[in-house]
Amino acid sequence: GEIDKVPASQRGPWMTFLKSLATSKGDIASITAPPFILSSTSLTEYSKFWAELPDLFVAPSMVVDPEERALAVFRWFIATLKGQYTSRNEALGSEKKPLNPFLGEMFLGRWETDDEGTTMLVSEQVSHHPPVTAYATYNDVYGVELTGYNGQKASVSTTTLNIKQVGHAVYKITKFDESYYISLPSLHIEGLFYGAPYVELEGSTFIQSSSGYSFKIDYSGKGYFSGKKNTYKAKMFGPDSSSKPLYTFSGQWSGKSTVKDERAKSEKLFYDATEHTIVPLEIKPLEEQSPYETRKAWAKVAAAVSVMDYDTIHVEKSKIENEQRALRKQEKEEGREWTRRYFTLVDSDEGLKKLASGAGITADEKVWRFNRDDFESGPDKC
Ligand code: HCR
Repeated sequence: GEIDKVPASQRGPWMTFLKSLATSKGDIASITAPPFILSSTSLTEYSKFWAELPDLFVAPSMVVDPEERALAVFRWFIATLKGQYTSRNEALGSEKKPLNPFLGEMFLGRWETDDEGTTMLVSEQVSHHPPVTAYATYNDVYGVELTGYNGQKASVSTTTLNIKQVGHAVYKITKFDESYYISLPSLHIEGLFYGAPYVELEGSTFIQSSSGYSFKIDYSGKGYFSGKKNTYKAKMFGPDSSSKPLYTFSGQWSGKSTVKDERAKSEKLFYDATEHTIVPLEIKPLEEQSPYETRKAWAKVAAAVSVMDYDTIHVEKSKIENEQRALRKQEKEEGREWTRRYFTLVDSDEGLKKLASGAGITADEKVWRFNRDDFESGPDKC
């Protein structure tokens, strides 16, 4: 049958879930989903997808020519998409409903690699409703840093769930005093009806470098530009802001894509995702984690999810939710707000506004700034 991805005993609940989704106005977090579609991973963990290929993450810092450097940044960006948007599918057979992070939840870790040394990850839930995750990932050996934050706005149209990402990322290379403003793609969830949801990207995103180089990337799925899923086309423009691209790119972000030099009229392989293996993030053992760390905080829920024990999932989730409600109530009574640990909401500075406007985007009024010194000198450094 058509919905045989759904375990027989959960077909009723799945149809109920789809109906609530259709009338939910997109507030997915508040709808109870059947156990088979629940993930034991919290959204705070998704910040790791930016640097699971540490070699490509640091590579731009070694490129002296600004045009070649911008190309290296773009290659790393394209390389991150596979992890960001297809890894759950590959590991679990479909997209799952991630755990909805609580305010103050943190996901911390590091990559240790022979060639790149240490790359750090600090991810913190800075807002619960609406959900917003802020993150920083950096490597001091090469002097590169990525900071950013994400929220999602969901809307439903009959059988598809549409997600617009709110937020952006900024990639910095210290040595060249160069920054890249990166906007985030919109996406939709297909396959919902069959109980096997998966992500497809759509629309366009931009990357604008302080060096003047910029990229426009257009995404599409099966049957739009080609018969293939996860397709993109992109153009790279020079600092002279001419409307003629220097390079054009096309192919699959989860597979192979090519680059064409528009001046030399030559084409070659740009990136092949199948040739790169991710480096797993190292995180502290549970016993050493603070109660605010993702894996520690959600341990009991995650264990229950893995055996699809719905009652325990419910009991353990409620404990977290009630504790959070009590905290919010207390803060309200005391007339204060929860203090975010490593990020502060600040007005976006002129530099950022300028970069964003180069990408044709009005920079967000406020942005989450990473307080690196607090993290480096604080108790959570791992
Ligand atoms: C849409 C999504 C939650 C948000 C996830 C984001 C946008 C989060 C930021 C990361 O940097 C990138 C990212 C990747 C994910 O693809 C995206 C998730 C995919 C599914 C999940 C939905 C909320 C899941 C709904 C599934 C239900 C309806 C069964």
